[in-house]
Amino acid sequence: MRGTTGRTTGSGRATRRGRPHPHDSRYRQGFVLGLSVGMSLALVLAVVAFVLTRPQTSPPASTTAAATTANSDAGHQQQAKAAIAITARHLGNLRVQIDAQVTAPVSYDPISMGQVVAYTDMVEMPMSHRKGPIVMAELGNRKGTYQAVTTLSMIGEYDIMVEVKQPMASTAHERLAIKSLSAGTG
Ligand SMILES: [Cu+2]
Repeated sequence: MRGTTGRTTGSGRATRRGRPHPHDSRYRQGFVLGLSVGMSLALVLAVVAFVLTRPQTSPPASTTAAATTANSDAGHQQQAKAAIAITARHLGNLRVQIDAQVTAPVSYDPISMGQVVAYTDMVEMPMSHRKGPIVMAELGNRKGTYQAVTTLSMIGEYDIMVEVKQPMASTAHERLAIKSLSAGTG
């Protein structure tokens, strides 16, 4: 609406000269002209931005297509993630023993000599007393089972995350609610 007004007043500038407040109208003309120029500029920018961002939205479709086709051969390696079974036990006085049984995908053979760490974080107070990485050591008598003992900050519900770094990356979570300082609660 304003854009069209700006164009018509711009062409009829000579007739407007005789008006009582030429300065006012000229200011208005300039304002309207500036507004229309700004609006067209914004439109051009929006079109340019749309054209520029468009290639970013289309590649995922082709990538997914490529991934699906490659899934039969190379995809197996990508999906190879260690299976992690976490057991968390409150030993008392906020000391928690974390056990993680790490097994290979498909075969479920225990993964020995792995690099495994644990993180603990209170569910209701995220990041306020997050702990980790806590190195988990493999048990000599139970191959593929890694263990760590840590002391939590306070009574509450915790998220325990176990991360296998080597030989294949994988993560798993387990919840443990500690209701009192005595052992076994949770
Ligand atoms: Cu807390």
